Amino acid sequence: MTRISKGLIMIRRNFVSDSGSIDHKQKRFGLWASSIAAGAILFFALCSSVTAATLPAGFSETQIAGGLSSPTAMDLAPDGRIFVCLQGGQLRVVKNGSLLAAPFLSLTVDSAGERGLLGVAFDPNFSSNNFVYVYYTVPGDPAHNRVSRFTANGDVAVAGSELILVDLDNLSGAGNHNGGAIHFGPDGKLYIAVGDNANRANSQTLSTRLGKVLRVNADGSIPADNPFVSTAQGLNRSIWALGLRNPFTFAFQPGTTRMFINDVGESTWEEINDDIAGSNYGWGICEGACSPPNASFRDPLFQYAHGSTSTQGCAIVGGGFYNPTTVQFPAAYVGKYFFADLCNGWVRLFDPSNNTATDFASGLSSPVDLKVAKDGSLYYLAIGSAALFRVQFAGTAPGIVTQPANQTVTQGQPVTFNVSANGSAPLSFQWQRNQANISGATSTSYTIAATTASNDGSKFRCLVTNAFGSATSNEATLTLVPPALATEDNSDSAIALNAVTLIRDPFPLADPYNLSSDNRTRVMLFATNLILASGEDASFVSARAEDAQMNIYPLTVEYVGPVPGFNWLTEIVIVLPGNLPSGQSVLINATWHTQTTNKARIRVK
Ligand SMILES: [Ca+2]
Repeated sequence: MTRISKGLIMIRRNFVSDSGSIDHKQKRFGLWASSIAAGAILFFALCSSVTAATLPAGFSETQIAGGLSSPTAMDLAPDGRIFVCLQGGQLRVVKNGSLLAAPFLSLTVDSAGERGLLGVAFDPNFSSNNFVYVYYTVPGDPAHNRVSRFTANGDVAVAGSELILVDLDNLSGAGNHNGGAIHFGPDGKLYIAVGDNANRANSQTLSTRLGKVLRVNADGSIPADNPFVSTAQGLNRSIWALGLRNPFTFAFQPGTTRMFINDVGESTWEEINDDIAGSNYGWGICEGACSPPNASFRDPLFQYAHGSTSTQGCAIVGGGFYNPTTVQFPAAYVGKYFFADLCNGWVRLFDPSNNTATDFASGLSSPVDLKVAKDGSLYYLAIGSAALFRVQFAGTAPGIVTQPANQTVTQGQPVTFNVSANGSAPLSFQWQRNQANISGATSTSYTIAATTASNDGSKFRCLVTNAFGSATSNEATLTLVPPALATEDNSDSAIALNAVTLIRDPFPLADPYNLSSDNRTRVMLFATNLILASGEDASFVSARAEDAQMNIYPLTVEYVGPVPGFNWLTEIVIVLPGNLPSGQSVLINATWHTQTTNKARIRVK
């Protein structure tokens, strides 16, 4: 970056933004001049502050070409070349990532104020006809803007190939508000954005093409279906839309007929307008949305205020729909509209589905134009650094950082598996059980609120994906701890009490102290890892006894519940049936869901 280019920043800041006040312009430029004069250290500090843009995670930028003195606009050729307009009249070619030394074209232009070479477009059939269109200010007294067609021969224009298509209205002495963007629409017509020449009255009259968007055939003739073809006179029949101040940039959405016009405001609002044939966008009656509303004017789809915050600015420059042939950015960008602000050096993203905008990039050095390439890259032209940049999305596939861990819990209790991953945002998560997706399990953790027997031994893993790939975590096994009947140390003798007398076994089958109506003995056993889930009671637990001859006796389970004060311990009350053999030990076990306890011995008198 050079001292000269720094001065041009301020010239350029006035280029599309100022209100035409010469005093204002001189004051601003004078500030820069005094800063530069104040010393090289200050100047260096200023320069070093305008390098790389700040981009969202996963995005990076590359300077494709530098030394572009006072660039104003660019267009991307179907073959991948990028043609860059320099205000002074050169149309330069960036080819295979480098700026060609020879200009495609060197026009003699009036580059005072905001005049000069201001727009370039390729013919829809460029690949076969080699036609390149430019918008520039023809010197003279008075000067005027012009759209001409040139024929390419490789990287240079064929000498003498200029075909003048449109000579616009003569300009006043005001050098600002020339517009200059030109693009072909999907209808094959050439659309031309023309500023109001710093005279707001021009914008509202059909007697001049200043302050308008024009629509002409590729040969410059006027289409018979233009909206004012029967109400405007002569060349003014090329008017397509009116009420514009300085439509420095506009863009068509690939694959649709939609077009957005960026209109640079005076001192309050910057606008994104929805292009509709015959519309009047309000300038010089309204700036931004008309207040009170005026049915004669089409308000902008979106406007942002002048100011110094990250969502404010002073001049909207550059527009590009993210509808490339190859989508490179995350899917959420598709169909959105990039736009930039010259003064505050940001790029934001407008969402046509809800007319809101979000941040994208900041720290650009005075952007003047941006374009979305077929390969899905975003190019921007920065007058502050006199350079062309390409923004790409080069994200990384996910990687698992923290694997889910094996878990062992008591059946009925909750369990949670966690995973963490890196990689370019946004990451999405899908948990699987035994390699089958679990519906709705799409966060970094997966919780089973109450484990059931069917969960025992299940393997859980998480599939993490982003735009660049996927990663699958290790499988973590869920083990449910089976319930166990409490026994004496180092034995299979149950810790069991007569449920009525609370005496230890052996129990008489017909206990004289048993006051129950069925005159049967109840036995109280104790279990661990048998915590009834909500809504469960003794009917969910079964028990049986086995005698020395291995005869099986189903037992009635009367009560199951936590031991007060020892909630991890469960009390199970069972009824000893009358046919249970006495005078020997029997082995008892309990089953809850599909899980069966150990066999614990009790002795019956
Ligand atoms: Ca407007």
